[in-house]
Amino acid sequence: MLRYVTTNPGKVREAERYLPDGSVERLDFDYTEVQADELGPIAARGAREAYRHADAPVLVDDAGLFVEGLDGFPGPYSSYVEDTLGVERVHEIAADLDDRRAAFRCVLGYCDGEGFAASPDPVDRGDRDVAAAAGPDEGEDDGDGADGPETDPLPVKLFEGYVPGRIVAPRGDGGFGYDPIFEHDGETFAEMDTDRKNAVSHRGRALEKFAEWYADR
Ligand code: ITT
Repeated sequence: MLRYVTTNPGKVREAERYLPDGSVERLDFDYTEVQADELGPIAARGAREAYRHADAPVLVDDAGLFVEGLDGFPGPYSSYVEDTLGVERVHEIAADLDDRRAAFRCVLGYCDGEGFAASPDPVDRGDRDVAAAAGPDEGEDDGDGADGPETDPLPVKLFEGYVPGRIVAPRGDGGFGYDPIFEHDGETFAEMDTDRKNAVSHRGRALEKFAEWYADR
């Protein structure tokens, strides 16, 4: 059984469409989100931590909204910004911008404690860079006898997805998070049903890649 590790049930609703019935269940575990400019290092670290917690195959899902006119903000801080400013406020800030283009990105990180061919892997490299930049003290003792994440032996496979769009005034009552203010092809994600959103979304793209790889595994 695969554990989809998230505190957000909306993500699992979307993921279930890509995986055989009964093969996935949500694990409500709030893994540590390291500070990073990219989602990949966060997903890689999260997958290792979640695997150690669950002792079972895990998939973590780190996502964010990147607004062009704000140099990619809120990006990896999207969750914090949703909780503090709120989605409407993000729209109000974007409404003053000349450039309201935005993108959702999603990185899935899979770990089952066993070896497999490494990701083609700029992101995993980023993970090591982040760990190295943080210095030796940053690597917590994870009980594996290693010094920290830069020498962490647990392989993680990453799958990425991206969708372009733009920030608009809130419309629609489906989806979750920033969906009401994210328009793609004339519709906000909150105006789409789950299948339609999956067909174009960042998470759908990443899940498609994961499901294909996982089926062979
Ligand atoms: P977990 O970390 O526990 O999975 P989370 O909701 O905090 O739950 P993220 O850190 O990945 O997940 O999400 C960053 C933010 O982006 C958060 O506010 C989400 O609501 C939002 N978000 C993620 N995917 C989204 C999507 O498909 N549509 C709209 N908002 C999304």
